[in-house]
Amino acid sequence: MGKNLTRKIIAEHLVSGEMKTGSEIAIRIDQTLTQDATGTMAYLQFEAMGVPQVQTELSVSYIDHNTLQSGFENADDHRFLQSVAAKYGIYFSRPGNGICHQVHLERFGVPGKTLLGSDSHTPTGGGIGMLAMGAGGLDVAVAMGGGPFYLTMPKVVKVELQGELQPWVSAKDVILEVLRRLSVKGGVGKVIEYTGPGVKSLTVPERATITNMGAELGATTSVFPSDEITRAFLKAQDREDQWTELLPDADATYDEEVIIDLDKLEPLVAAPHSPDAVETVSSLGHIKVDQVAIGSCTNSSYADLMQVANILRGKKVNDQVSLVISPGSKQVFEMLARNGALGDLIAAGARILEATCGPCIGMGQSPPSGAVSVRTFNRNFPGRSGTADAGVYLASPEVAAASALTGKLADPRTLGEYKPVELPEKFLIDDSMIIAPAKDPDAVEVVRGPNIKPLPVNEELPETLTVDVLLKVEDNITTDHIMPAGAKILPLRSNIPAISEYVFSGVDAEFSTRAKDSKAGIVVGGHNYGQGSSREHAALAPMYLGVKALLAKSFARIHRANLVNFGILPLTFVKEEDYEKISQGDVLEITNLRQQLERGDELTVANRNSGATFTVEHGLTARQIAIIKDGGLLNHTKKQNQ
Ligand code: MIC
Ligand code: SF4
Repeated sequence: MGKNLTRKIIAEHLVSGEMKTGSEIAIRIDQTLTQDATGTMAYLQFEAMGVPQVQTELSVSYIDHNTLQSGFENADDHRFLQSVAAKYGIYFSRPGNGICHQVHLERFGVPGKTLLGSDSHTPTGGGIGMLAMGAGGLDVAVAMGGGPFYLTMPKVVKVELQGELQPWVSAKDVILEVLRRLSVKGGVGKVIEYTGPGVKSLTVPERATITNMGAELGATTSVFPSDEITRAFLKAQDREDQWTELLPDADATYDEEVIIDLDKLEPLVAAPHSPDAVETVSSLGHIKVDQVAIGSCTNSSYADLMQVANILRGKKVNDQVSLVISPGSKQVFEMLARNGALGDLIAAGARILEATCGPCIGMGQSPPSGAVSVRTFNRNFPGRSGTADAGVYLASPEVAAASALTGKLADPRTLGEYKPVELPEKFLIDDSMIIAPAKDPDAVEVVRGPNIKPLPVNEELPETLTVDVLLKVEDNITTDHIMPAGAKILPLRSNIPAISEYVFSGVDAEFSTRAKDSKAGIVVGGHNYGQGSSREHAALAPMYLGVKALLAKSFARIHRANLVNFGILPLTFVKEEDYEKISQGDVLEITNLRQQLERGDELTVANRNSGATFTVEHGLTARQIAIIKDGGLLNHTKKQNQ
């Protein structure tokens, strides 16, 4: 039986387990990446493991999220990260060099390798044929220490691309179409593998737009083959020697199949407030637009921004629209500056930002109250822009640029003749913003400013768990609900006591006080709890506040793994209707917990307020049970090493 690409890469890296869908496997990690917002924790955890140098082939630490320096906090974090990188054998990408996923694709990604990143959009690397996955910082720290990464053997979904994209229709529309069909839960436990004749019409950055936003499906990752197009991209990056061909077998089998006819796609948007609320631009009519933001790890490649410059050249941005542009990397930025496109963007009235995440993570450029913002980004969860009542539409750079000109949500097909962007044979290569690790690591002293606070640790799991229901929430709660980001909160990422004050702050302002007042708490959720980012702060900060367990109808993959890593028990209802038997303020109790966990999958929960009992499932492997019992992975690893 022929193998698909996903199974080939996994087989090459398999350390333990059986490649049977749904069972736990462990794979070797070749490369890791971190960004500053998750990196400080990841490196504090790495330090706590006591490994002298990273054991991976390549590890890179990027600064791209928290680059606003309106106080000492972010700058302190940057300095800490730079010194840690120098000491432990990690490359350091300086602030200004670009967004981690974009830079990694340009300068480091290698087909066929595994990449683990402490950011949920790490699957961007799938565009160059990597098996690239997002995880919590602790999992990345373990991988840097040479440990394998544990995951559930995924199903592999074949997405067959037929035909070719029509003028003004772009890679963003492909992934929006996949989201429309599969939804934000549709990728859970799956790898999305792209095949078919349409693949060869997509460049590596276009493929990367698709694999990047595959994160919004909840997928383990997404992957494209490595072919002649990949080779040409690597050649233009002066890295042709790192190319290998990587294709699925001709008779490869898959668990599911989706067919997309590129010829038939038209410009799409994801309407507020979910990446799967997808509609055609033409069906939405002319919605008034107040802000347009172009950039992010989804759509800020050279071709993306050149197309925007071509659309805006010689024209002016509508006087009711604020247009902000953040290039994906220094490479892209400098190329636009040198070829004149930057001048065209400035002349049209665009506000040019640094090459960072910026508005995508609410670091500046929040839209006005009640505004409509059209963004080329990947997430439009409520409040993520920094403005609670803004409505964010996710769209391609073409739709965004057309809307900036007209002041209304606009179909780029009305712009007239379409000219594809010509890619240069060689990109501008200058790695001077990437600092290699120190030659003499012993001489490097790690710099810890006052914003770097020690890691909190959990306690061992008790025999009887008595917990207050601190909060009951609905389906699709995102990590942005649990642990918001934005300019005020992000600088506290290396300071858990301070950041924990903001847990669920947008949902229930009393949450952190209530949690601290209770000895032990539980949060009750609906389906897909914890969707969105990899931020382990959404587990670590609740843990710090005394949350011992989470009971939901279902979980998002990375968040569930983060809960386990910090010793929070993730439970699901056996009968979904039992969700109704719980109210906020109830007290739930599980007796003989440690024993019950060993005995099987089901646990009995008593509601002390109503007297009702019901069963829940944990679905944990023996390895995960041991971690939970010890109060998290760090405690567990320390105990094992004793
Ligand atoms: C995001 O897009 O939400 C982030 C910020 O990049 C996160 C990581 C984080 O919270 O630091 C992600 O996607 O994992
Ligand atoms: Fe940065 Fe936004 Fe990409 Fe997250 S999704 S890595 S915040 S650009």
